[in-house]
Amino acid sequence: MTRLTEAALCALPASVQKPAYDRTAHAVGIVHLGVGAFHKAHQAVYTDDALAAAGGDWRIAGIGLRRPDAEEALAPQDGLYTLIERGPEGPRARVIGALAEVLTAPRDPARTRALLTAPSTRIVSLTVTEKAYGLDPATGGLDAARPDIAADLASPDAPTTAVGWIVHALGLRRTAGLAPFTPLSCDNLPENGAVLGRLVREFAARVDPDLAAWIAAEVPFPSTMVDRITPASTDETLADARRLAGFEDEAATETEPFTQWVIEDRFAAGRPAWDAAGAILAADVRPYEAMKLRLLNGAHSLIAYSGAVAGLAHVRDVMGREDLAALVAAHQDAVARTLAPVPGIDLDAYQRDLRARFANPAMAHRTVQIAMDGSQKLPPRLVEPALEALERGLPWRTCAFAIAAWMRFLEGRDEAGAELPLSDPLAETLRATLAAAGSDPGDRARALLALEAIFPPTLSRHDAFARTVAEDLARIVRDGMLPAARAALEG
Ligand code: CS2
Repeated sequence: MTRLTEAALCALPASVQKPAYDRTAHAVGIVHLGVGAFHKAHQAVYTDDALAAAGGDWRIAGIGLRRPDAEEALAPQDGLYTLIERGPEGPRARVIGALAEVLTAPRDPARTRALLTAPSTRIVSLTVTEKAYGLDPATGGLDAARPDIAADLASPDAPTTAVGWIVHALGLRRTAGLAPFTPLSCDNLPENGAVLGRLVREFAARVDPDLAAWIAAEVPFPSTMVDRITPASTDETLADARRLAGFEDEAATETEPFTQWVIEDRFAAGRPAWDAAGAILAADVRPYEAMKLRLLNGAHSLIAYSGAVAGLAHVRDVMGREDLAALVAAHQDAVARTLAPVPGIDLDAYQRDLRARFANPAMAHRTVQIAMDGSQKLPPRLVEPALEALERGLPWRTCAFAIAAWMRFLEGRDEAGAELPLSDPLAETLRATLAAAGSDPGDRARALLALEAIFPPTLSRHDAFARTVAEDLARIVRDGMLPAARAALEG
């Protein structure tokens, strides 16, 4: 079968939506770092729609910071790929044209530098996952001792990290008398723009204080709330792309029909008409971010750990178990009480819609995919709402249970004895902590809770909270995940 390329566009069946603009007529205006499935299902689609609605030189050059897989799949396809939307009427295919070029920074640092310093580059967006920022959870600032960040600080002209590249490129632009671009974080971190701004300024201050001052004065860091559930592609994704669009596509991506993007409207040199594509431009995205991180991602983590341990492969399987689904709803109800009102959003309806999205029978979203990187995900999703709930006298029981479920997941085997993979930047620390803690579940829970990179002392030293986590872990180990979930619902 022929590979999907520019030449194939005119041969796509009428049922497949294709770029409604002349790709060659729009130059690159955005450099995106981290061309993973999420970017392809979210920002690239908004940009595709914005180009069709309002034009502009806003196509995207995608850069992989580590692995070459995106380049290898997309470069032979002229940046084109099939997006499969899994809705109730069966899968729908669409071909996205927003990516103009895809490369890998370690393979082609010169081209990476050229793109980041081109006057036409006005936005540098990122989906690099929580762990790639170089954030020190204890201070909220830059972890300068982390090996990748330390290496970039020692050779700032040959960076490998996202923050290192942004500082390097902004420095070259300043020296050349060019205007800055706007860095745009699209990762699931609270106040992701403010966090990125702080990391970039702290990094710059260590290599060139004048540059740090220029960045502080000239470079906005808008925050964004991003949302679209995007499972990792499988053979089935690729097979659906072949069947529906008629071409071989190694970059095919699958996603749900729902999509949401709330963007703080502060850009140094303009932006695509993302609002024409359905994005919400807001003065303050914090209420939206907290809502999404706590109600969607927090519930997702609860689902992932309880499900993976109970041997449930997909999110939809967890939602099919009455007790676990009830626990998810109870968790959402509880954490919703920590939230400020969100403009234009009915929080009850939002929670119901989320549970329907989780239950989508067409989506095979693996629990072990969401379970990855727990040390990075727990703080904004479960620790912060728990702390707030404790402070304000609101319910926190389900947060404790979700944390205990994560601890049980760390044991590395599900309840039928199958291996559970641990993929986490703190994996070594987690394993060492457990090895030193002995075999009693209560001791193991207390040892993990004492890890300050994940749990602030205000939480780990809160007697009732720590005791509940320890008891829940003991109960999960003794009675099993489902009985323990039922007990948590009752208590
Ligand atoms: C998930 C998210 O893998 C995870 O941690 O919770 O990727 C989630 O699917 C997205 O944030 C949805 O917008």
